[in-house]
Amino acid sequence: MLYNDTIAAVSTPYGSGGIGIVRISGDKAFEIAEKIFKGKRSVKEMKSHTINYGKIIDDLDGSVLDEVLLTKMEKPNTFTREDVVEINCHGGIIVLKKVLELVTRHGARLAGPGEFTKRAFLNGRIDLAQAEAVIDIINAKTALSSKAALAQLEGALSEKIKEIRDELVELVAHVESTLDFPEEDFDKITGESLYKGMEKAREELSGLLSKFDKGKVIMEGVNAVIIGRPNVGKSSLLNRLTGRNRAIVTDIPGTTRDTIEEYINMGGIPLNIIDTAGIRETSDLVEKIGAEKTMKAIESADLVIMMIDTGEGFTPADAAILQLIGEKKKIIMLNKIDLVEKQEDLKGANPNSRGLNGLRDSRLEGNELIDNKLSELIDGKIKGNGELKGMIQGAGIAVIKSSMKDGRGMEELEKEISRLFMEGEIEAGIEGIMTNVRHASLVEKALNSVNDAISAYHANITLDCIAIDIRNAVNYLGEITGENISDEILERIFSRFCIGK
Ligand SMILES: Nc1nc2c(ncn2[C@@H]2O[C@H](COP(=O)(O)OP(=O)(O)OP(=O)(O)O)[C@@H](O)[C@H]2O)c(=O)[nH]1
Ligand SMILES: [Mg+2]
Repeated sequence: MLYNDTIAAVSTPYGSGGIGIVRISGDKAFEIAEKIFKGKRSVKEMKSHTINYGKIIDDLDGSVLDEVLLTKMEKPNTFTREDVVEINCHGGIIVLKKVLELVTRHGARLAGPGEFTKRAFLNGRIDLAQAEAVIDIINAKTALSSKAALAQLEGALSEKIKEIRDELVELVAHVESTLDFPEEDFDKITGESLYKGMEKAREELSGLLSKFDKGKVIMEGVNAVIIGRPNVGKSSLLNRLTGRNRAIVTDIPGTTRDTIEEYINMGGIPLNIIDTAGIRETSDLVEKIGAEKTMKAIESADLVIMMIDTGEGFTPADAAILQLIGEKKKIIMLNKIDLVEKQEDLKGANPNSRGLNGLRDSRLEGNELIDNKLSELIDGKIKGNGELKGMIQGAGIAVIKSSMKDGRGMEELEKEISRLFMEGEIEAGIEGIMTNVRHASLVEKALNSVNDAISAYHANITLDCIAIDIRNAVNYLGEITGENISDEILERIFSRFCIGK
């Protein structure tokens, strides 16, 4: 592996901005900077970790490329543990390109994706899990995901993994030292401590794995889709969630014809939300294609929010749609409850209204009545609506009364999503939580190996076999922090980075 040359890249995003930074790392960083920078002090005279004003001069024609602030950082107290220079230019693309060209002309090589971070890893400043956290910080969608990634960068997960790994290494050493002696010398006490050690590792590893679901939600978010019959208020919900008029809303059923995707931050959970075309029997080609897209969206969703027009009750068409969701996590929203209340005010003044069956002749007053009637709808006591209760009974599915007109139900929706995906504890235990699929699959492999070792122990299988299983677990855990890892996997991990990081 060649990493003793000097690399350079533009470390800020391409495009115009207030400033843009060209970063140089490696043995020649100061020498290159010396040749292109003219300030009050030369780069050589500058103290480490100070910033100096000056000009970048193209030595070919003596032209001034930019006025800059140059930072000099001597190894080893730098991100890469190499000598680093950062040139803060005025952020135009042309200027940055020219400065970078000049730097490479004087001996630096263009850095590959993530190469600065890779050097930080290879030079032992951070371990692999920490390097991966750098990508996660860059890609973090919410304050919470960035907090989790930062904890990982600071080593919270690595420490935990190292701790478990060290314990397992000790167990292997212990078993292997016993191997040199006859089997009968492996006394009861040694056996018990081996068993206890394996059990402890099993507990710790499954503890880590059990929290991975939450970590994944924090990092990658939840794919949610809103479905229902035409005109029930799906697009109105999308608009409320995004806080703007993202989707067209009209009282014409079939307004939304295509799926509309938006991204929001719902109380710390990144929510990717899709509004869909209303589902109904149709011969219209566009609507048919829309319905197919809706089906696809349901298939790839983690959460389905189904909306029902409360005024119209739970119709056979709703039942058919509910069935489409299958086993997915779901929330049912009984929407347009404001209309039901209005009907109640009118006490049946509008005989043509297709109101909630049985509401109009009720003799009860006020909200309590509406609440009762709505829970009757949920409970299936109202004629023709028994099916809803039957279909969701015992499944613990939340039914939320909502009005997109006044925003009722939005808070409950947020709470229910948090309950479904984070068990309501958004902030708790972020530190040391696993958020990365690669880490989770390695922890799972390590856990399987420990389980194999425990089964082998119970089955009185020879100690050398148990030692092999434990050693496997040790190796899997080592791959997380990068203790034993192939170049190929390293390449794959760092190729996910952007250039300049
Ligand atoms: N009173 C009342 N009207 C609502 C409510 N939610 C939606 N509406 C109205 O119902 C109509 C349909 O709303 P949309 O959000 O377009 O419904 P949709 O489910 O997206 O409809 P399609 O795109 O046709 O499938 C519009 O006139 C909305 O203003 C509600 O809670 N109360
Ligand atoms: Mg719509």
